[in-house]
Amino acid sequence: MHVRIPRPWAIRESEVTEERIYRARRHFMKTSAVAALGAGLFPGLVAARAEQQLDALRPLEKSRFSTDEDPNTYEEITSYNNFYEYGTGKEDPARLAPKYLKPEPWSVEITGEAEVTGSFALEDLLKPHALEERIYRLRCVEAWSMVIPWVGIPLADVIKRFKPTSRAKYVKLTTLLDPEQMPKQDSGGIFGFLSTIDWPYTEGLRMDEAMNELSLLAVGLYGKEMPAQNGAPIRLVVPWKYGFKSVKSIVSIHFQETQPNTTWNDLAPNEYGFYANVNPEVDHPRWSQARERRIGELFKRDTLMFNGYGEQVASLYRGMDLSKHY
Ligand SMILES: Nc1nc2c(c(=O)[nH]1)N[C@H]1C(S)=C(S)[C@@H](COP(=O)(O)O)O[C@H]1N2
Ligand SMILES: [Mo]
Repeated sequence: MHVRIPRPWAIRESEVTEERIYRARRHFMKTSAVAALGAGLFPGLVAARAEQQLDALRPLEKSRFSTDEDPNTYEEITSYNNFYEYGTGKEDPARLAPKYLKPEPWSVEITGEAEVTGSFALEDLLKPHALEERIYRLRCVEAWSMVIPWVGIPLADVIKRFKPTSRAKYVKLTTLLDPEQMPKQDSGGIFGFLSTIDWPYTEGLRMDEAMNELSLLAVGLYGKEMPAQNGAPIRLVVPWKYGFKSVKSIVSIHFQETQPNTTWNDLAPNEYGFYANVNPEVDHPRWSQARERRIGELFKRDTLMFNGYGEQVASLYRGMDLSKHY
């Protein structure tokens, strides 16, 4: 079964129109288009039409977690990417991921310290949950940023279903390992940088971080299915952390007692920590993190502590020395 995100603007001429409408409406009405894209995940056109009508009639409630800032364009979000399984160039993922990645069928393995474990078809994983729109800032550790209108479900809601045991202190999330679908996993070149990565790409969160209301499992953006280059069909979004924590194309969610190994921390532990909270006061050893370039803008802007999400997450780190736990 194909994972279809109900499309609020299903009847339209082109994606360009859709985006223009989306952005224009956001701009003039300053409202989130979709607070919840419907209770059922695959209601198809009927719900999409109802949603479209609702949307045309009145401003729907805005997610309290969404930023008011104008989102980046669909083009920007889907053409300037980091997804090293397709190369290190920013344009590589857009060029190669749609060709190689087969996001359906897709399943996610739930393993480790939880009462409910097993392999779940993506549609079964998503079925009980309502999709939400969350317009989040994304701050890459490389000092650029975007604003992205994700569609997804709170990670906490998914985790609760699997009833992690008291020993589950961390959750590890892992990207697909399949060089046929992710060519740079084995053709990075014997001497190239990519060959130093121990694939698959893995990331991890402390359990309380994973359960935080901001942590999102995203299955789409701009009201559409997740583009391959953005981590189809399902990826993590943790907006108060540097972008590399937001692992793409997830096939495994594992609960464990000890802090998991993570790709960038393994590669360069002095440059990329496990926590990787956005912090303008803790510089990367090779560059400042005080400012950032919003893609599409000319001038740099100040980077915000926790990427501006301190109200939701600062309490997670009370008492921790964030210059040590970077
Ligand atoms: N599997 C995987 N996930 C990944 C990456 C990657 O190379 N491989 N790059 C990360 C980095 S560094 C960033 S900034 C974000 C970029 O997400 P976007 O391309 O959707 O903007 O994805 C993160 N997730
Ligand atoms: Mo990044």
